Amino acid sequence: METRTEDLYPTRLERPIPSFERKDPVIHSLGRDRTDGPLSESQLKQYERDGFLVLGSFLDPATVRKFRDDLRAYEEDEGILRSEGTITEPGKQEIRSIFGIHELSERFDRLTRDPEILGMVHQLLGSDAYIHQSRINFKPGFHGKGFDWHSDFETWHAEDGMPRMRAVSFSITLTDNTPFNGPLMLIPGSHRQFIPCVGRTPEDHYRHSLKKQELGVPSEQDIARLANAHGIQAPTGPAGSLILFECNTLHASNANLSPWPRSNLFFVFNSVENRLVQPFCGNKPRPDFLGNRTRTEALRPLDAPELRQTG
Ligand code: 6CS
Ligand code: FE
Repeated sequence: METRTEDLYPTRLERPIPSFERKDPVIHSLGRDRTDGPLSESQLKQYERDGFLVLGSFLDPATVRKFRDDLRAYEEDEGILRSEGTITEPGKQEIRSIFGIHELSERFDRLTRDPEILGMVHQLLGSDAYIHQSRINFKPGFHGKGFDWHSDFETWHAEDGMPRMRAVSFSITLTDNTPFNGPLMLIPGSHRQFIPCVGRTPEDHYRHSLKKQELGVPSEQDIARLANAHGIQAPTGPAGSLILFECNTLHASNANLSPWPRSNLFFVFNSVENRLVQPFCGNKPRPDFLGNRTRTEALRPLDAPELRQTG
């Protein structure tokens, strides 16, 4: 019988309880030299303070084009359209997200082993890591709906059994992100508090939440309090930028009313010291494409010559 892991972040309760200070460090350097890696001390400080960091021009335009060609092919691919990890926009046939993308595409899989990316992951998590979840969010022009305010960790803890805050999302923009196409919005500093959410989780909640999330969202008062204290930022910029954000940073995005799609690629890296246990909400685990429990061995960086070799 599996021993129960203590629930340090209670959520999905019948009644509200106050938010509290996170119980985990933001950067898990664990006595090592934290500047040993691609991120400088000033970048680490920024990530620690804000809960996110933006690196412009991370992928060059030719590489971005290759990834974008792949996206176009996926939109026509019967296998992908039928796959359980492909989520359409509410009431429409247009693709909202494709989960498990690194399992479907070798190019995306190789990117998860990019030495520079893994170097940053190791620096932030203080250990080896594996992919907890990967996805592309499409947000088509005119019809792309938004994402409500949430902390990813809150869902991963409650619905996937992620014990601690020791995971990081890498989001690479595959289209330009402008004020008009529903860019990612983040509340800097929000990662330092955990906000327990109200409401029990129904079984198979993900079938609804991935189209529109209504449970696992903080109260409007909590969001207003943090946004009033710290403001909201929406990093915009050309395709190929990298946004790193800590698993507990509150984020959201608006609908895309512009004619131009906004497609982002997400990889979530979790520490091998933080593998999933039974979901803390008490339900059965979600499928692997949302919370990977199968391929959790440490990712090894590709040799330098392979770096972003997208041929
Ligand atoms: O449920 C999840 O795991 C996903 N849902 C949202 C809105 N963000 C993170 C994650 O991809
Ligand atoms: Fe999210």
